[in-house]
Formats: sequence, C-alpha cells, structure tokens
Amino acid sequence: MKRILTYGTFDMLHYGHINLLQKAKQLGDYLIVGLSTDEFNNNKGKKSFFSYETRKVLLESIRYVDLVIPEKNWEQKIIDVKEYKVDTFVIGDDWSGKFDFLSQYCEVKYLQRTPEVSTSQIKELLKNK
Ligand code: C2G
Repeated sequence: MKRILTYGTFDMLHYGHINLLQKAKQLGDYLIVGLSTDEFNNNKGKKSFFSYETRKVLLESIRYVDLVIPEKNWEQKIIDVKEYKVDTFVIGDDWSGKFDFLSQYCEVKYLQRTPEVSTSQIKELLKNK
C-alpha cells in the first residue's frame, strides 16, 4: 500500500484544496493529512476562520482523505514520514523546494497549485459583502 502525506491549514475548504487532495490520493492508496493546529497557524502567521476541530471534520468527510493528524510544528515531518511509513510527501508548488530535505526519507512531489482561488481571497470577498 502506497502511503502519501501532505500538510496544510485547509481553512474555508475550496476547490483548490480538493484538487490538491485528489491529485495527492491519485499518487497512492492511503492519504494522510497533517492539519495545522490553531497554535501552529499562529506560528505560521495565519489565523484560520474555522477551528482545528471544524477543519478536521471537514477534511475527514473528503473521500480522498484516509487519516488526519495534527501538524503542531515545522520539525515533525521527518518523524511523521517514518512513523506512518510514508512513500511520498506531496504539497502545492507554492512550497517548491522547501521540503527537499525529506527526499532522503521518501519521494517529494510539488503539485501545481490551483490558480485564482485562495482562502484569503474568499475572506476578502466575504468582508466586502
Ligand atoms: N492549494 C492549492 N491551490 C490553492 C490553494 C491551496 O493547491 N488555490 C494547496 C496548497 O499548495 C497546499 C494545500 O492546498 O498544498 C493546503 O493549502 P494551505 O491550507 O494554504 O496550506 P499552507 O498554509 O500552505 O500550509 O507544513 C506545510 C504547511 O502546513 C502548509
């Protein structure tokens, strides 16, 4: 069984996220998503609209997602890759090159980001309504 791992905040879930998750799942058989906790989001300089628990329920309802784990810090990726016997780490190409260090533990793939949609854009539209 080919195991895939990705990470993200996945706030205000939209089709850019779904595209990424669908493409990630197509790379293997089992998709693990490391979901940024509210505390880690602060560390990332992001404030999500939905809480970790809400974002987790939404992610778990997506057919491509097999397991959601908390992403609490930048350092856990190597541990997660080993613990979950990950074959491929995948993330959007807005992170291109940033996680190449994982290539000694698993395959690393950067997938094309879906243009023209983002959580910040959706928040902006809602604010101006
Ligand atoms: N994404 C995408 N297309 C978009 C928006 C997002 O493909 N229009 C992808 C991102 O590239 C990422 C995933 O969806 O792979 C989740 O995006 P975010 O929630 O913005 O995640 P981010 O804040 O980039 O967190 O340790 C890694 C970080 O936790 C990644």
